[in-house]
Amino acid sequence: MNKGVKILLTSALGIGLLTGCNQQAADSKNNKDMEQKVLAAEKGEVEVIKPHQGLNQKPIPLKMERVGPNEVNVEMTSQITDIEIDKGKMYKAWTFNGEAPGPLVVVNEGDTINFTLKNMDPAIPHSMDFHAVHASPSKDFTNVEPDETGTFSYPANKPGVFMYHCGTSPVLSHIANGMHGTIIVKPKAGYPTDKDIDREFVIVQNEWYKYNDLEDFTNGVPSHVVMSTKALKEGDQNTNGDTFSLKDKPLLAKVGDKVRIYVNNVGPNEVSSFHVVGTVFDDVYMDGNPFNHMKGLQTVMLPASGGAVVEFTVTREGSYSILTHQFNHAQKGAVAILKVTETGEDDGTATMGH
Ligand SMILES: [Cu+2]
Repeated sequence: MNKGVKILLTSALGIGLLTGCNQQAADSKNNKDMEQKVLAAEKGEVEVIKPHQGLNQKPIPLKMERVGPNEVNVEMTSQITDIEIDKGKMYKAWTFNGEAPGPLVVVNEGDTINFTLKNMDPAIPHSMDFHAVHASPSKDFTNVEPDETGTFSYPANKPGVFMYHCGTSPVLSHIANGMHGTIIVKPKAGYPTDKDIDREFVIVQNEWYKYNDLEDFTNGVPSHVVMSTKALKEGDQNTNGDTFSLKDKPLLAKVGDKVRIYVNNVGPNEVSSFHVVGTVFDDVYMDGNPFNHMKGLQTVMLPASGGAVVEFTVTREGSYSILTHQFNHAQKGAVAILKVTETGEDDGTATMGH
């Protein structure tokens, strides 16, 4: 197949020579384009679809407004934004709000969510499927066409840590290209361990594959498996799913802290064996529901889309790796560092991870 493309390139060059001087500039550009395509084809890369070429929409902050004791308005965008998934490797992601995973949404148990999706993608419809709500999929999770806006309303009656994602067909392409994220529904009565918690973070795990390649999404293995953190409050770190951010700038805690992590595996395809090196989980709430309370776990199994609240104590100074214990995935990037110091501030010492 590569040979075929090369022959095509050679004949394009030939035609260029025959059509005269004023054609030469255009031909040379065409040849360059062709050469790029050959390189891309040889590397097995799939092209960016035409309306997305050169498009890099600036991230737009999530809009959220409480309009009643049990009612919130949430407005999100679907948009095309470049994400650096590995150092120097950009991915023209299909995103919510220009982040992949998308921005963290936090509501209270019993809230009705009035959700608006502004589709800024000029070419492809998108949609929203919140795992946290009761809705009619065929009415409430429907497509919003390019440059249009859709509004939907549904209740979030179960507490927990849930995935959200675009549900437009082929769903796998939309999720694997970056349209996933986490919604936390805070339990009405809280968690029984709330008073013990000193710090809390959000960690999301996702995979990346060959660019927009449904064949690779379906039958391949991920090129990168990554962790990100999402801000729970202003000033918190907020990162995309990449191999480096949470190693270069670790999460921080203080010796003796009880740390809570809201964790969610948004896949699309792999499970996560969520583990923190150097500690044992004191308390775990599977899917983030206070009723699913477990104690003393070493590793928490998160199916694709699955969430949990995990709590643990850090008793000694050092760098704790937060990872999936499926080490082929950790090797591909899915490690974040929690740095524990006497003061809870970064002391500037080098971190040691897996
Ligand atoms: Cu989509």
